[in-house]
Amino acid sequence: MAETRRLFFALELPAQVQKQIIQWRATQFPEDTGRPVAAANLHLTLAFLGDISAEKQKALSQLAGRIRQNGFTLTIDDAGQWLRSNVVWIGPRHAPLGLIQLANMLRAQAARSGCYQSPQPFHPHITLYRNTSRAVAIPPPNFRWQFKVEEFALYESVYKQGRTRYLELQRWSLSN
Ligand code: 2AM
Repeated sequence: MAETRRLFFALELPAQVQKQIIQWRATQFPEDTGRPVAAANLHLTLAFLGDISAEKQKALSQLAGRIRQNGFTLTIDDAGQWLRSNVVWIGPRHAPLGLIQLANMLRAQAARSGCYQSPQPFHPHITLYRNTSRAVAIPPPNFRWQFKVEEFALYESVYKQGRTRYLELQRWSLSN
């Protein structure tokens, strides 16, 4: 069988925002909330591709490289829990049009290339905890982290020795 890799397109967070998120999380949730996502793994997924071949990766990378759209400003000012997937997340209360456009384009390209895409609408989020086994009291979102998004990237999810790491494979600029 051909070798596959588990890939997804995502936005990286600025180091300063990443730090602030970690600090906020540490002060707001009890220790038994769930499995905290490592600081370096915090990201906002645009399109999940699943386990795909090198050939499909190449085709999707080429399509991603043809995307022409401007950067946008992202404001993270909301938090919640999904009991369905057992995660606690933060994200934008109002997703900017540029973010929706970029994710929808990547998701459409992935779907056309045969990567299953969830029929659920894109709900931009950054997962903070996984495996939350019960309802968590979500603290009031008393934060507002804002930053300019000028690039997006393709990541590989690697699971090794009980840990998941996300490796950046390729990165593209959004023009302005
Ligand atoms: P999540 O944070 O909501 O779990 C890498 O796994 C990234 O792809 C995660 O951000 C994850 O979102 C996202 N993703 C989307 N669909 C997925 C799926 N079917 N399986 C695993 N990860 C998925």
